[in-house]
Amino acid sequence: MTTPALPPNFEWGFATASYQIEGAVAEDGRGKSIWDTYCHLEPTRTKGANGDVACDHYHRFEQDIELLSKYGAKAYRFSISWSRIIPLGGRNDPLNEAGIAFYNRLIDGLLARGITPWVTLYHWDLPQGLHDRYGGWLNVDEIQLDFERYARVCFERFGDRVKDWITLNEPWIQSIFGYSTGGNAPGRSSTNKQSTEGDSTTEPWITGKAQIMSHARAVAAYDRDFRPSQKGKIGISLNGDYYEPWDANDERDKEAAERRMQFHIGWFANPIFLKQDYPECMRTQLGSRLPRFTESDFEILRAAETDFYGMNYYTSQFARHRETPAPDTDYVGNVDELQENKEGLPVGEKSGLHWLRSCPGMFRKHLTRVYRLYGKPIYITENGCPCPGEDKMTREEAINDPYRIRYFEKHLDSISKSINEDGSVISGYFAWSLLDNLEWSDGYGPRFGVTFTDYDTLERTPKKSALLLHSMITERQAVKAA
Ligand code: GCO
Repeated sequence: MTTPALPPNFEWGFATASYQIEGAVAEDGRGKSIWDTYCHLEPTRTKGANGDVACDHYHRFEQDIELLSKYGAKAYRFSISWSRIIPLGGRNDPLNEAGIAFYNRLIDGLLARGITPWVTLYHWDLPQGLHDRYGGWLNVDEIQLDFERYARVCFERFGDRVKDWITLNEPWIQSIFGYSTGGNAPGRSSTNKQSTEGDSTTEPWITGKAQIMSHARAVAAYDRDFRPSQKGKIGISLNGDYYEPWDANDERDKEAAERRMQFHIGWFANPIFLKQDYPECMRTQLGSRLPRFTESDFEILRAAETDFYGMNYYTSQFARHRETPAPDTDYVGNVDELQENKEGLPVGEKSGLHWLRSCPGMFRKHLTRVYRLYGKPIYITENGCPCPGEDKMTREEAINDPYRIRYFEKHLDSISKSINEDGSVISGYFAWSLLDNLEWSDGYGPRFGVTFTDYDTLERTPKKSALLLHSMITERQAVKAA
């Protein structure tokens, strides 16, 4: 028996998110989200960009399904805009049938092409109505009930055909960028000079708990009322870099690297997958700023069986111990983060974005660590990069993307090694992203797509990597593990 480098039923495809591609923000009854407000209130915060038009996917989704089909994708991960389905967001607010119909057309179009829809319920575009009504994610008790109702509507309306669900995308980013640095919507921060409201010492931790409980309620609802007939699976997508100790011989740096990952991942994964309190190092450092889980919270957490770990992985860093937390960034733990190359120890090759170095070797360690800690099948729900200099390239230059091809190949090889040599269960891979799109507060500069988007004409042109991912995967399914 030979073991293939990637398993025969390996799921794979491309990923996107609603606000980054859809446009049509005021069409067919869609309500505003916190991202609409954020982009328009202070355009300088997003380099003048907004999602009003984005890739105009709302009107061009059929063309985008054609692209997926041409690329041979087995699956497509997209997110639903909550405020298209329930414009005001709340559990007693009316549904918007036109919004539901849009996602039905998309789902049916994918299935007609043999492409499996993977649906993210929440990729950062909270209905503005909920933020205005009670503070959105800041109100733990209210939002979990509203999120559960929204999730139920999606299961009821789409669950006959959608079998793969992701509740939340990167709750860490929502909490830290939204409520600590203020670099993402709703932009609350007491450390960012551009912000006039917010408390970075408490709000990230409150909104973290709100997201954990919302996830758990949606999963518990699925388990009880939908799973028996719909027979799907449900997970969550967590971000988190891998951290190496700056000095591999220094115990304090080793602990710092571990602590950094606990602050990034354990924050959510401990309650969700282990059904435990937050990591101890977080309690020690944050004390009462970190909300408690009550016994009734734990009942909900225990009732929610999350099927898989969605991993969004882009890069890795070094961690160096600090005696005291850095003033404005105590959310990282007592750690200095270093991405610069240490002499003789390169963290990785530079990409087209300052925070993203290609670190495929550390990806293998990351996968193996996460699988060992949480014991659930892993799906890579995002992985990708902008190529060096790509933001300045013409279409003709950008569609030739050897850097991205190499990035995909090396990361697929790390997956293969983690499966075959370390015993991890890794069941799928989604490249970020199907299209160049709105990179949040970085605007339309960074191009993560395997498809070039011309933002004047909205014309799409496949890059070389788009057409090669299929063969990269099938070749690995055909060869013996190295
Ligand atoms: C993310 C986001 C994406 C980004 C991507 C590149 O989940 O972080 O899902 O929306 O575009 O990560 O920064």
